[in-house]
Amino acid sequence: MTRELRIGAAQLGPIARNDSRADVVVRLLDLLSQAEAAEVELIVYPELALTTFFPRWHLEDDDEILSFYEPSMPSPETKPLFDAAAEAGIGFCLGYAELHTSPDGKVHRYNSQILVERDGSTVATFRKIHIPGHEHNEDWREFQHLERRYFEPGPDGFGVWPAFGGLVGMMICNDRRWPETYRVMGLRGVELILCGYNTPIHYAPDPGQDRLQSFHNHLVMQAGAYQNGTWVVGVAKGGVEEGVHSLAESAIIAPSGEIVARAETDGDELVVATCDLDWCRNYKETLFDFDYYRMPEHYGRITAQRGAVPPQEAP
Ligand code: ING
Repeated sequence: MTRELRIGAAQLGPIARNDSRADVVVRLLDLLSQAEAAEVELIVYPELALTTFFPRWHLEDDDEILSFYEPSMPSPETKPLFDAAAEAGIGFCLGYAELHTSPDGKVHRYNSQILVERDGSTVATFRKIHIPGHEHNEDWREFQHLERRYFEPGPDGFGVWPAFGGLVGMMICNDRRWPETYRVMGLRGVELILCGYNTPIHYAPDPGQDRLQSFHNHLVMQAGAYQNGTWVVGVAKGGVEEGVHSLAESAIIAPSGEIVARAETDGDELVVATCDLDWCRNYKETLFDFDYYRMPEHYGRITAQRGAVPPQEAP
């Protein structure tokens, strides 16, 4: 009996700055009902799926900044989603800005994803590790990318959890561009990685990359899937959001690295595939049999260093 899991990548189009959470939850519920009709068992929503991508602005007013975070999850506005999903027996992954008070009373701001099983139980909350962009307003830019002002890196690293009949991990947006993200989860045997993203097409530090955003998006997820023998589900908030063109191109990627399903629009769209989790073994037990082939004795630099250190002698 194969371990098949029917997955829906629930891509969102733009969310306006003044869209309420209730407005957004209506769209999430509509995608959930499409998922139910398609016999989907796990629906994956994008990064920061409840609000507009607010790091594009240098906000000054603390109350306005705080208005973009969720002090609890579920919250009154998202409870209808939790209830409808449990009622339908569909699990989900939802990206949101998290306000978290740790046991020592310190308030933390994370870019988070919650994973909920088909019975409504919470599997885990992942907090984004690689925080891109910059910390202070840079007025030379058409728009900001101030994630490093609004979020701190997650404290828990990359987890892998038994769920949906397999081993499931999570990453958020910029995490997908770093090979370490996949390999750390690969070393825990991950079979399915869920990833929401909000990716502006224009990359101010090097506009030459703009034309390559779609290629880079799929390149990194396809490589990560193949090199670790895992499924990867990448889900966009795309379209022109508050004047910023954002990449769509949501995709479901097999352990072979092949894209088996992809979005055709840059709006709200459910992309569905039946994912055979046993396909992972075709790679984990052959080409990428880590225990047989990896050479960690030669990989020391990867954890010993943060930045590159060139050799001292002349080139
Ligand atoms: N967004 C972007 C991402 O990594 C970015 C940041 C945009 C990086 C464009 C490179 C080019 O996809 C988030 N939210 O991490």
